[in-house]
Amino acid sequence: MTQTEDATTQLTLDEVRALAERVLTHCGYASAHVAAISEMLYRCQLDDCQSHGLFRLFMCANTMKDGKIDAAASPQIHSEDTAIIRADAREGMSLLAVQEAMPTLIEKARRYGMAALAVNNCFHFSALWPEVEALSTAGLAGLSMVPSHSWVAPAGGTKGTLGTNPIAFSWPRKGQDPFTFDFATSGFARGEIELYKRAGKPLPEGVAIDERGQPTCDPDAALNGAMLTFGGHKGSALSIMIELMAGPLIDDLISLESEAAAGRPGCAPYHGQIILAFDPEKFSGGRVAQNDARAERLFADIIAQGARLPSQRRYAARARNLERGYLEIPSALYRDLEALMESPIGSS
Ligand code: NDP
Ligand code: PYC
Repeated sequence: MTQTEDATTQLTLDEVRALAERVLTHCGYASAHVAAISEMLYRCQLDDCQSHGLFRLFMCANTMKDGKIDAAASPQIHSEDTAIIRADAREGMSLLAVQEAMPTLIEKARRYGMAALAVNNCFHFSALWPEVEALSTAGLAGLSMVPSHSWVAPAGGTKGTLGTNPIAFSWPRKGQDPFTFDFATSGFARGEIELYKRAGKPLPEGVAIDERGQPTCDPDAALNGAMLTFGGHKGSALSIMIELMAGPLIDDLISLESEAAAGRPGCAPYHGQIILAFDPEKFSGGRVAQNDARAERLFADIIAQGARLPSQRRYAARARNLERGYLEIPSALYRDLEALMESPIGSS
């Protein structure tokens, strides 16, 4: 660990993982959950996804403080003779349940052409791209969605009803990083607003309204008021679809129900998650090579205009961080995480 003059702290890649493991163990998470959560945080930090990297350890700690989470939950995977797999996280964090169900999702998508994983009864705090990229790494297209807490006003509304509801998609590309996007359907993710608050920076316009329903650029007022969807009524409709697909469709909660079920406001949201997998081999009638060429033509046309594909920043960050063997986080974040371990949390 090295402190630099510009208020950042350099951590080797091993130190990043070890820091996550230490904090989670201190919080009282069982070892299988520590491993699954640390892997997610490490991968986000490696790709410079600051809002869902080490910063999320605060949410993991807050969730333990409340005590509603089962930090040692053993997920139950139910896979009958259909294309639907159910992973009951049993009031644990989602990641272990998804990790344990992923091989069956891949196998079923190859068998049936498409398959769905419904994760139920989970606390959820994480980025979605690593999970859809597990599918594209297996040669499948993947799509995932989750609700969260009801922080976001619907288009034309004045108070939080919807979650920040991320959606992620990944498409496999031969010999290249996949085409992946992963974003909140709110203009900003909640975590991004929290990072603006920590940095003492005003928000851009159009991200949030205050408690009186007036536009605000103040992160505190935004956190106490309501966030706005991206793209007006279009993002709002997409967000409602996510509520339905990852809630009532799979017999789980909507964002309006999440906070009460999770415990305190600072806890990770509590709800379900849906992950869909599609096999290009089956959908294209075996004409994968021709259709890969078609997809590549599309990507090439986009890049030729000087535009970038989503995730290119992330892949570049990963390559840079792997090559130099260290990465940088704000020193304040490092100090606050160390401070977190100075007092007891949860059952540790
Ligand atoms: P961003 O706005 O940072 O990025 C959204 C996507 O757009 C990324 O795939 C990004 O690629 C891409 N992108 C950004 N700029 C461009 C550009 N100029 N041209 C093309 N593509 C671009 O995401 P959010 O802040 O909305 O979300 C961040 C994370 O938060 C996500 O991983 C999401 O899953 C997570 N999240 C989780 C929630 C939960 O409840 N669990 C709730 C809300 C968010 P790149 O990364 O390469 O820049
Ligand atoms: O950044 O909106 C967010 C978020 C919610 C839950 C986890 N991250």
